[in-house]
Amino acid sequence: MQQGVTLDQFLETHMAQLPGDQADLRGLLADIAKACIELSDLVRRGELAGVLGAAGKENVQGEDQKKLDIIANDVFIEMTESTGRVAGLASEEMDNHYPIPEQHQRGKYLLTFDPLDGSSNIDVNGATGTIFSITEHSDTNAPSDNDFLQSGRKQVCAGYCLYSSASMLVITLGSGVAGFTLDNAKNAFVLTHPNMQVPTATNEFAINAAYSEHWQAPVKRYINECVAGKAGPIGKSFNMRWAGSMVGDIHRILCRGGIFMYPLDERMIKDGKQGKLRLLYEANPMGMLIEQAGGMAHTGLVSIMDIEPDNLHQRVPVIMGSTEEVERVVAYHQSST
Ligand code: P6P
Repeated sequence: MQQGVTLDQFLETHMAQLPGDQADLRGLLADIAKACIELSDLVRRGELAGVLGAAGKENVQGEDQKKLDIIANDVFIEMTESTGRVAGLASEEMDNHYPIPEQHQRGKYLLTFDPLDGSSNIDVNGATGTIFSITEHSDTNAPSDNDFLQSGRKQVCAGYCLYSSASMLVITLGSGVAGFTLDNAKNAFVLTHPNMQVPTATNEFAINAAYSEHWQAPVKRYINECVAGKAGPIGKSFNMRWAGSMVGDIHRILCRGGIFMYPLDERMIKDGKQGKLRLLYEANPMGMLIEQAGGMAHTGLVSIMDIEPDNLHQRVPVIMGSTEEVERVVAYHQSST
């Protein structure tokens, strides 16, 4: 589809080709886009909007919440709870799922989201983003937390909005990945990246190297081989990038390739954790986007989207991006078990 069409025009054409009644899903995506436009404006105005700084409390992860984490969560709730399109909401910022208030009609979609990913960047004007995942709730009864525990393969839609030099909405409905840039003059997202593809080869890795002492052998082996450059076993020089926001790193990888790694390490094992990043609202939606763009999304031992979740805030190791490099890291994990 030609560049320049708006998100609404794109969805009208693209979703007409999908089976079944897509009206509610199309409407939900429009609601999400409106929420992202509102957040983009707040992020862009920063201190002038009075939204920077700490909120003075922790989220369910035990992480200090920023004011904008809470504001972003509320924007998504307000934009969706009364539309009759969602059956419930779940987010990084809420211990349990958010039931749709009785006065509103429930819809058939479950929206799971990280309202402001990388929020530690917000006070230093770094890249942040919103990540979202949509699954179905076919039961007419109100959902429980357990109804959100669906594998990544059950997602009907996944996407993110990157708040950076431009604000970009990137989505998949299971047939490719499309990127839209926010045209502030039109106050609308416009199609600018109609068919995003992850190059299968790359020479760029993303990992927080400060934790290298805690990495397990397969990760140490891989990163050592990358930094060994042309003289090393991989035989090429590598560059490193780490945005401190998964949305920023994954967007770069969708644009020019790369491998993103937040692996399991000895620290986490000692703390009884299975990783840092969350399965339902970070790894699964990003995994769907990366796979739909021709890349690979893995934990080192299993494909991320095959995991059957056991709790809303489950953490998993994440290795995703250009297939050639992800396959190499997976091979190192499997040869070390
Ligand atoms: P670290 C942000 O808090 C996040 O969940 C991801 O967006 C990001 O990739 C990662 O954590 C950054 O983690 O340990 O480098 O601060």
